[in-house]
Amino acid sequence: MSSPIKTFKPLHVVSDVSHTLFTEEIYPKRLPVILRGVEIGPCQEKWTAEYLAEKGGGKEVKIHVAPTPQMDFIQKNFVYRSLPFNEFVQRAARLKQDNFFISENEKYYLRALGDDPRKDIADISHQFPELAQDIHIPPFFNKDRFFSSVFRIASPGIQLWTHYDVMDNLLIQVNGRKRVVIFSPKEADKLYLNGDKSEVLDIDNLDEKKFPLFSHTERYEGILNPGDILFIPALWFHNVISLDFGVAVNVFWKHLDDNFYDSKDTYGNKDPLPATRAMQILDRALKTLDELPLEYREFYARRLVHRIQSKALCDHHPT
Ligand SMILES: O=C(O)CCC(=O)C(=O)O
Repeated sequence: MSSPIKTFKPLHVVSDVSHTLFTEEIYPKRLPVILRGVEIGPCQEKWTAEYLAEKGGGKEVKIHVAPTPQMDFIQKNFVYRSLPFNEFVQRAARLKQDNFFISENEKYYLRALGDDPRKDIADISHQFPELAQDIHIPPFFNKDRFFSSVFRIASPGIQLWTHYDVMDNLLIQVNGRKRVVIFSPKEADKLYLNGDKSEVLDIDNLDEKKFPLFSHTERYEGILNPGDILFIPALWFHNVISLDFGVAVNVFWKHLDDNFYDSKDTYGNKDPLPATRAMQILDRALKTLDELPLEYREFYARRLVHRIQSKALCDHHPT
C-alpha cells in the first residue's frame, strides 16, 4: 500500500547573500539553505539550449537515458549512452524525440565527468572553457579546497534518487525550476541506504509496508528558481526533480583536510577514509559473530550496538 507524503518543513531561504554572510553566519551552521540573489554571471540570460549547443560543441558526454521520469538504480530502468554535447542538450530540452534510444518519451540526465573519468575530475573550466566564462562561481570557500564543478543538465520531469555526497556543495540552478527534498544525516537509519543512495525511490507515495521507518523522517523541501543556489553540506541527503528543462552547475569543495579523502576518487563520492576503514572492521566483526550460536551472537551484537551508541553518538542519552 502506498500513501502520499504531505508534511515537510520549508527549506530556509536567505536573500542577498554576501561573502561575509555566507562564510561567517551560514556556513558554520552546516544546514542546507537556499541562497537567493547571489551574482552568478551572464549564464542566466545566455544559457538557452541553442546557446549551450553552439558554445558547448560536439564533445561526447555520457548520459543517463530513462524511459520514465523516475530513475531507478535498483531495477536499473535507465541506460548509459554517449551523445555529442550539442545533440544531448537539444534532446534534453525537448519533450518528444525523433531519434531515441528507448522511446520517443525518454528522459535524459547529464552528470558531467572528467575527460578520462578514471583520472580526471569534472571541471567545467577544463571541459567547457567557453561556457565556463559565463558563470561566476561565488567565492564562498577557499580556492585550495575546490574539488570539482559539475554540469547537471536534465529533461523536464526527471528525478534523481536520494543520496548524500561527502563534500560540501553549492548547487547553482542556472535555468529551469527544481524541487529539492533534503534529509538530515541524522535520518540515515530511516532511509534504507544502499551505499550512498536511498532505496526509497518514490518519496512522495510511500510504500509503507516495505519502508515503514521512512514516514518518520523529517523532510525539508523547497523549489529552486533560476539563479538560486542551494548549499548542501556534506552528508545531507538530497533528492531532486527537474520541473523544467534544467541547467545547473554544482561545485564541490573539501570540508575536511585532504588526507581524509581517497586521492583516487575522481567522482568525489567515496566515504572518508576512516569511515571506510570502520565499515570494513565492522564487516569483519559481524563475520566473527557469525561463529557463535544464535543466542550468543544476539547477546554480543546487542553489546556492540550499545557500545557504538554510547561511545560514538553525541545525541544518545543513556537511560
Ligand atoms: O541538481 C541535480 O540534478 C542533482 C544535484 C546533486 O545531486 C548534487 O548537487 O549533488
